Amino acid sequence: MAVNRETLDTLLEENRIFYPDKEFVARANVNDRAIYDEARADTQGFWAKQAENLDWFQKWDRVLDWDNPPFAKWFVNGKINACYNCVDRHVLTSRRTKPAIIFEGEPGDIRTLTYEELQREVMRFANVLKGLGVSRGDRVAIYMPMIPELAIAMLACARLGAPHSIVFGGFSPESLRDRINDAAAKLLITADGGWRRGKIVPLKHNADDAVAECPSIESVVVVRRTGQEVPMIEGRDYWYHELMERAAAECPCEETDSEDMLFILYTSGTTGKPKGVVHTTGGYLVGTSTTHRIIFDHKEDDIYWCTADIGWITGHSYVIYGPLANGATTLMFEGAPDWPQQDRFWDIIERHKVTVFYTAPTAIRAFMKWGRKWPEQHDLSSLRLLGTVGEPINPEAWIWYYKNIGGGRCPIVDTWWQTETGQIMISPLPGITPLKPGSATVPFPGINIDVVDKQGNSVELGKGGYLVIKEPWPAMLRTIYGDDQRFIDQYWSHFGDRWWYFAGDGVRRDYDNYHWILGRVDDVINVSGHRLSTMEVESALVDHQAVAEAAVIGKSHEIKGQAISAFVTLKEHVWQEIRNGDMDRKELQKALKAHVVKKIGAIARPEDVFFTAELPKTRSGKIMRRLLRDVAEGRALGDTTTLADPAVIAKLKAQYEGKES
Ligand code: 7RM
Repeated sequence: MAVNRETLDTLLEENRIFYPDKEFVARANVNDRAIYDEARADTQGFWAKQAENLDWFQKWDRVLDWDNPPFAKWFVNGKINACYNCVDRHVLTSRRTKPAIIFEGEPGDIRTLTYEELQREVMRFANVLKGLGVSRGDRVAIYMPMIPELAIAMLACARLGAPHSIVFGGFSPESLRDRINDAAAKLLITADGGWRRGKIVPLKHNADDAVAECPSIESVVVVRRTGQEVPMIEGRDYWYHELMERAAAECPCEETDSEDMLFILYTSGTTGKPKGVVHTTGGYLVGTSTTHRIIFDHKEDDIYWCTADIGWITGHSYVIYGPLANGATTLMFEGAPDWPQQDRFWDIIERHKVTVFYTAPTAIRAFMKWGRKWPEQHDLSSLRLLGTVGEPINPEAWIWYYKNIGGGRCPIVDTWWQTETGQIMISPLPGITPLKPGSATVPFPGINIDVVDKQGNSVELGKGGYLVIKEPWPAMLRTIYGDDQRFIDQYWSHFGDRWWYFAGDGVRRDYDNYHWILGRVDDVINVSGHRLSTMEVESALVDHQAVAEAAVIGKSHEIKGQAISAFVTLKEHVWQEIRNGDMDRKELQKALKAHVVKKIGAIARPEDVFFTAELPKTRSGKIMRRLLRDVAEGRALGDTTTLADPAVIAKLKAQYEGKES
C-alpha cells in the first residue's frame, strides 16, 4: 500500500441528508456538539475523563507517553483488569442479574448468562487455565464457534493477564498453525465442531492437523458443541466440561498493567505472513467502551446485537469488550443469516427485541438481493439504532437499510475503523450528526484525522487523498507481534519524519467536512490519468435497480492506462427475467454502462460488464478485487488463502475465460 499517487479524483455526489429525530436527540447520551471542541482543546484530558468510567486498581500517572514514537503508552502505570471491568464490577451493582450475554445457536438453542453467571463461569475457567499451567503473559490460542464458551475463554484469559489470540473458526488448519506458531501459544481452546448451515465445521479435526506442527502447544481444551465423535489425545486434550466440574469457584483478577498485552489478532498483510496486531489493556478498553457508549448511544435496557464473529476485530471490540465494559446485554449468534431461511436475522431481532443492530454492508447487500419480503414478515419495531462497518456502504444499500430495517426511524451509524485502530475512528454521533448515505461522516471526538496528498499536504475540501491519523489514540495497535520494524514500515513511514499513521485507505472530504471512504488505495483505478475509486463506480452500478452487488477493477489498457471492468451480481428477479428471455443480457450491460455515465461521467464508463452469480470475498466479507484483476488480465490467480470460498473465483475465472458472461 505504497503512497505513490497524488490525490484521488472523486466524481460521485450524494446529496441526501437525514437529520436526527427530535425525540432521539432529547434522549441521546451525547447531544451537545461541545464535545468536539472540548476534545480538541484538551485531547488527553478528554480521554482521561472517559477513562474515569472504568475501574482502575491504581490510577495512571500520565495519560499518554509519546516520547518514543510510534510506540505509544496510554494511562502510564495505571493498573487495570479487562475482565474485572467487563464482568466483576457489574456483579457488585443491580446489573448482577441482568443478562450479559444472550446466545442463540444455529440449531435454535438459546442460553442467557447474567453478569453473575458469567462471572461464575469465567472464574472457574480461569482456574482451569491456571491448572494447565497458564500464567500472566502466556499466549492462549482460541479457535471456536460463536458460543458462550468463546466469550468465557477470552474473559478468563484477560482475568489472568494471558493474551488471547483468536483465530476465526473459518480458517484452515494451515492458517491456524501459522498463527499459533507466530505467537508461540502454550494452549489451544477449541470445540468438537461448530454449526454452519446445518453442517458441522470440523474444528477439532482442523485443530489436530494444526497442532501436529505446533511445538509450543502443551494442551488443548475442547468444548463439546456439536457432539460428534472426535479423537482425544491422552495427556494433551481435555474436555472443557470435565475440567470445569473439577475447577475451584473463586479466582481473583490479576492487577495487570495498562500496557500489558490484552490480545493479538492476526490480519492478512500484503505478503503471505499474517500480521499479529497487538492491543494492550487500558487504552483499548477506554477506546472501545467510550465509542460503544457514545456511538451506539448505549442505554441500560438495550438489547445490543453486533453480528460480527468474535474472530474479527469487530467481534472483539463491539461484541465483547466495549459492550460488556458498559454493562450491556450483548447478543451472540452462531449461525448464518440465510439458515434455515433468509429471514433468520429479522426473526432474531423480533424474538429478542433487539434495539441496536450493527452489521456489514456485504450482509445488507445480500438482504437487498433476497428482497424486502423477508424483513416484512417480522416486527422490527424494537430497533432504534442501526450501524454498519467493514466496507464503504453504497447509498442505495444505506437507503434500503434505513427504510426496510430501520422503518425510517432509526439513525444509521456508518463506522470507519480497522483491526489496527481497535476502536471506531470516524462515525456519526446519532444525537448530533446529520447523516449522508454513504458517508462515515466525521472523526470521533479526540481523533485527529486528515486527508493528505502524497507529500503530506492537506487536500482542499471537495478533494480526495490519503487517510492519515496525526495523533495517537487510546486503542491504537502497539506493534506487530515480534516485528517492531514491520510495524514502523507498514504504518508510520509514509510521510517522511512525521509520525502519522497511514491507514491504507483513500478518502474524500466534502464541503461540509464529511468523510467519504473510497476504499483501499491499492484498489484505485487510473483511467487516462484520472484516479477513480472503485467504490464510487460500484456505488453507481448498485444504484441501478437490476444490480445487487458490484466490484470494479482497473484492467490494463494500451491507451487509457487502465480501463474499468465491472463484475456484477444481479437481483434474483433479474436473473429470472434473463432466463425467461424477458430481459436481454447485452441490453442490460449497455444500460448499466449508461447508468454509470449518467451518475459519474463518461470517464467512468465500464469497458465491460460481466455478470456473475457471486463475487470473491474474504471470510469477513470484503470483496477481493485483486483476484478479479488477475481474472480480467488473464493471469494465474494470486494468493487465495484468505478467500471464504475458493470455488467462487475458480468458477468465475472459467466463465470469464469462456466468455459466457
Ligand atoms: C472494522 C474492520 C479495515 C478496512 C478499512 C476500510 C474498510 C471498515 C469501513 C470501511 C468504508 C466503513 N476492520 N472499512 N469500515 N470502509 N466505510 N465504515 O472492518 O481491519 O477488517 O478492515 O475495512 O478499508 O481500512 S478490518
